[in-house]
Amino acid sequence: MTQGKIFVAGHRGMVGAAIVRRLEALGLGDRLLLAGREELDLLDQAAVRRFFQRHAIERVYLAAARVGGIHANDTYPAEFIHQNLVIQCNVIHAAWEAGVPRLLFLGSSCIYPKHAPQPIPEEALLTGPLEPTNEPYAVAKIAGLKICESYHRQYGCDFRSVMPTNLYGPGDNFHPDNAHVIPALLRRFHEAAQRGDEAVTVWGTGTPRREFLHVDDMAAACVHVMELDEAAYRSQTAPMRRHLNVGTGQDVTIAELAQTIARVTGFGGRIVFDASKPDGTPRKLLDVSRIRALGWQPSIGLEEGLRSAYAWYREHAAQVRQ
Ligand code: GFB
Repeated sequence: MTQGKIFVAGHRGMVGAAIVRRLEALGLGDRLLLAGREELDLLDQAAVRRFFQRHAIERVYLAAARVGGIHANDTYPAEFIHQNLVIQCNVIHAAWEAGVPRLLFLGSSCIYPKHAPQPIPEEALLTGPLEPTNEPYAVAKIAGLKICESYHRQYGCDFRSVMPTNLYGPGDNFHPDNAHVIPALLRRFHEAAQRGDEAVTVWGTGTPRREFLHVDDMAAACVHVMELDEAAYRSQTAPMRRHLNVGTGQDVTIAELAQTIARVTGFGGRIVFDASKPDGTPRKLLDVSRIRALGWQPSIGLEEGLRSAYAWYREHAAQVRQ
């Protein structure tokens, strides 16, 4: 990498902030180019083009997205598909126009079919119907991955994509309804423990299985994939399959997760499952053999990660999104 700027789009989000921490830890803090929403609206194509023309950008981490848990996806499908498609098209196109040498697009494990073989290999993409609760978001993320592939095929851009499993950690969204399961339960169990409630409710049947990766492990994976030389990246991808799964290779049931969160938060009451709430896809364990073959593996176990996320929540409970 020479001396150009490293633009982290979405640096205030959970993943973007973790990527910034990782780059700073690697001594690259002075290369960072960060722009908050008030400074650069990623939904405004002309503004994004001007931004890329104004700076000599060497790397782009596209971590900006409209994200949320199963309820948020089910409630705001138009916002999820529109905002994610527009952000992706604006940033990827402007990066090409400005001749940015390398870009990393962050997708999601929900791009895979609802009943994909488990663990899910990268080849499973577009082989079956998606999970309805987050199909709009998944279609947007599939489009982002395909835009990167297409700019590689037509213009030779070295634009890469990583598909993370469910992420959690410091800086997460702890909104009671719109959050993903881990922050939602950490907050609910914490508040129940504080009040001395005798029971706490968990959505769904508790039987779906989920794989959870701490966001600091994800950030390390992003920098690792970004800095792979082209030959290495090509060794584990194909011109029309340029994405790489990122995960731990292990999953737990929502019920097991809830029991672990009860332990972490000190909640001693009963756990009640509300089957009127959606379960979502039954399982989405990723096949992570390719990224492991490229030399990356996670280092933060689930209970350790949950304790760090809970500590962050308790420190920031006053400011987290209500
Ligand atoms: O994390 P989550 O919202 O999203 O839900 P997905 C995971 C599982 O946790 C579902 C259960 O089976 C939920 O029923 N669950 C139990 C809860 N209690 C709760 C709760 O209080 N809040 C939430 N949110 N879930 C997301 C996609 O799917 O995965 C996103 O919707 C994204 O677009 C993300 O792709 C990675 O794992 O089901």
